Amino acid sequence: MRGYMHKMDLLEEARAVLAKNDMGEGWTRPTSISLYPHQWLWDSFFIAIGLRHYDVKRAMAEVRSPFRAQWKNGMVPHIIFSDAKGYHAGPERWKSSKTSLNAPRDIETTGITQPPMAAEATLRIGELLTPRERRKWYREMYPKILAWHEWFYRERDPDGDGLVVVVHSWETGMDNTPPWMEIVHKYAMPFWARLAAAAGLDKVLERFRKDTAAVPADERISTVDLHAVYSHIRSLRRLKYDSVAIMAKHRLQIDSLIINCILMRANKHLAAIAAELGEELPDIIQCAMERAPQALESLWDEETGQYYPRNHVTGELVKVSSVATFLSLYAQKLPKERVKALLKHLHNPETFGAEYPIPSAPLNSPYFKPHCYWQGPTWVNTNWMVADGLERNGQKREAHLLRQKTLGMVAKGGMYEYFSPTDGSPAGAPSFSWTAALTIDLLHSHSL
Ligand code: 2M8
Repeated sequence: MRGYMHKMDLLEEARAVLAKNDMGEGWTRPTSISLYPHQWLWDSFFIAIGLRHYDVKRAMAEVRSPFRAQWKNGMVPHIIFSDAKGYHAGPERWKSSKTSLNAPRDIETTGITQPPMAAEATLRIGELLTPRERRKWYREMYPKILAWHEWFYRERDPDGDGLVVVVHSWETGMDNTPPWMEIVHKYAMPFWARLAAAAGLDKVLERFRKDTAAVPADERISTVDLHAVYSHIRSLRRLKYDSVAIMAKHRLQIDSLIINCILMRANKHLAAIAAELGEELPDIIQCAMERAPQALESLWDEETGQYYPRNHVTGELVKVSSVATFLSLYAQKLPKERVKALLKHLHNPETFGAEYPIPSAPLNSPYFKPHCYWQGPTWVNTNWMVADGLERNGQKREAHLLRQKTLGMVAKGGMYEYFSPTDGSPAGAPSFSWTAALTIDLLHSHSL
């Protein structure tokens, strides 16, 4: 690992990463290696949050660009495919333009979405504009973001309880997060994958993997789990990405903690944008916002003092812990006793109180692996959101400490995708764009 770095060196390094990953068409790829050669949705919004500090026009382009592929029904797809070849779940797996009437015809995308960070990025850019420029910017983005949020509640909130359902683990952005894998193993594992796992045939299936050519296999989802994830894509494709059919037939329907927390916060941002434009939010969003606090409470488990996702099909909370429990702080102002309970977990050295916090899975989880993607490593984007949430919940000092630790970890390890929570060692893709962008953002208000 590297030695001590000065703030200016770190800033320069972060900007160099974003410059290297800039595709020259208003969007930035997640990394310079072959692992993620296309445009990812929430990555672009995090990237814009960093870019805005030194190139506000470029940041605006980054926020705009995912909407060039917005579906007719309002959904914004989680990947927009470039011409690059070799991604393990490329357009040939999704076939969205040929399958769904809502998908754009001239551009290839996946058929699912990702956490809605657009309103956050739009608002943060708006803060840096003159009132006149800001209104113009909001006027441009408001209808697009609104259509996306409306889609969530119209097509993904079957009970109208204010909690939206997610139908693929990739929609959460935390692909192999333990609660999801728990549900997949229990309810959504194809029989042949079960057989392959039981017979130890993983090694044969592994030969068909492309992602492990770029980073070590132990940093990625297991082969059997990945094939299960591919089978969920097939299920959605067969249902033509049609929400009515999906709600009736798809086995994976989860009241996701991650998406719902981010959407709750995004609605508040959208309301601020609407207010500045003198617009009134449509009823569907206003109703969802009114129901949000109670909806989030329904994901609370008193016994363990945490929030969890819920299996929408069985109605059970999935009591498997992950960093997502702290996103509740980002979602809204919580009752004091909830904040207190969450802080207890954050400080517990056996669970989340790691030396390089916050681990994506608790240190004592049976799933925990320090370098395995969303099953243990510390990520800069979740730290960024939790720090923001802590501050809004009156925990200024906690927020400050978390930001300091995050910057220290990046300064020591470099602009990697994620870091071991136990020793800070970097892993995953190098030159990772959202690590760089959010480092820039943190450096604007914090020193090293
Ligand atoms: C990871 O997900 C993609 C699939 O979407 C993959 O593993 O191939 C996740 O970390 C996701 O949150 C992120 O947006 C994406 C690109 O950075 O990589």
